[in-house]
Amino acid sequence: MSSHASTPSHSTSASSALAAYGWDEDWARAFSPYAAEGLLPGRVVRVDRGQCDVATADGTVRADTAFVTPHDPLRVVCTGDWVALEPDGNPRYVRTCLPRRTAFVRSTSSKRSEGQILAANVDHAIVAVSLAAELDLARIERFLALAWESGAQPVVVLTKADLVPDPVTLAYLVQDVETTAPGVPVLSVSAERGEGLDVLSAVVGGGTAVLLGQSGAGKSTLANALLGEDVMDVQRIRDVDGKGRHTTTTRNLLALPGGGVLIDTPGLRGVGLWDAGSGVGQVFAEIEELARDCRFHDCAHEREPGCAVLGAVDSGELPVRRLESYRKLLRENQRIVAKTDARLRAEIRKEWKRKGAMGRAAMEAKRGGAPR
Ligand SMILES: Nc1nc2c(ncn2[C@@H]2O[C@H](COP(=O)(O)OP(=O)(O)OP(=O)(O)O)[C@@H](O)[C@H]2O)c(=O)[nH]1
Ligand SMILES: [Mg+2]
Ligand SMILES: [Zn+2]
Repeated sequence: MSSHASTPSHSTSASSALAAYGWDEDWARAFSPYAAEGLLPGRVVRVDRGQCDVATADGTVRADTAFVTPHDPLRVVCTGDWVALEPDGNPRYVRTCLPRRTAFVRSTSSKRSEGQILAANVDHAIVAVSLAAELDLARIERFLALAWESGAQPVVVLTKADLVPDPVTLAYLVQDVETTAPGVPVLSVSAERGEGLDVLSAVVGGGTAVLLGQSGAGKSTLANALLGEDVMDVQRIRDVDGKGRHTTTTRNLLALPGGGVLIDTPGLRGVGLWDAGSGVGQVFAEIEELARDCRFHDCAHEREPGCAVLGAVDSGELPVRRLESYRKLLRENQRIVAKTDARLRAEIRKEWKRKGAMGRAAMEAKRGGAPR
């Protein structure tokens, strides 16, 4: 055996173990300056209490890896990130995070209204909605606005289809969601019966998918079904659907045996929009389409003459619920954007003041300290 064959090159071993996590030529290119510095590539599979677990090229997951928490919450390391690790740091730590292709961001419920990043580098954002409870179309629209905004392709998965035994009813429910979600595939699945999983598995097979939705929607059950083993905890018995305690508490990235990567997330009671103007537009694509025929190009579709949107409501083509939901999300988004702008402006002012003070101090030091 030649010595060449017995020592696999570093890049070959890196691609083999990390390929299962979505490593490709573009990531390799983005990483190359760090490779030149001797850093190791890895993908963050979990973040918990300021530390992260990172899957690396040698096939191991490096637990409890430290990272620096930057001032900007959107730059903090998150599940799905590709990172450059110090090869032998003690404690081991993340040197840097590669630029993200996509990011799912919501606004935190805090008064400061900051963005919180839920998952990075995701190709499909799967909104899991339980059929055990009445469908809340407005909530689905809200999730979809953020999903579109993230840059990922949204997919709605209606779970627990076994609880809707009548196929006609099930078809109607799927249709209701489809008309609410233009451009979004809508699937119904039953993890219990193993139905619809092949379609879902084909969707998640290409790239990275994140499972989003309320607690109890059945996200972890789906993750286990796609994995073919019980990796994620699932509460067997629940009294009221959707109101149960949160079973999953961290965001976990899992490499699927048939290819593809899945991120399971803790249930979200609701998601606040975060600078999601174009996402809202995509959720309500048919309204924006209609609006092109309004007489006034800045028509607010309130009571303007020649409003094509109101015309569609009158003719029954557009459900009034849809228009109201559109207005509500637009208003909410404008509020968030205005608030953020105000906060940013305040921060910039503070920074100027600080710099001004520093400049003055430096000038004084120079004047006072300079020999005459
Ligand atoms: N009937 C039925 N029940 C299901 C199905 N999938 C999940 N469940 C049940 O729904 C409950 C919640 O499932 P989980 O997978 O833990 O839900 P989750 O979305 O991960 O919840 P969190 O981790 O709290 O966000 C469990 O009791 C599951 O057994 C299904 O296809 N049919
Ligand atoms: Mg869960
Ligand atoms: Zn109009």
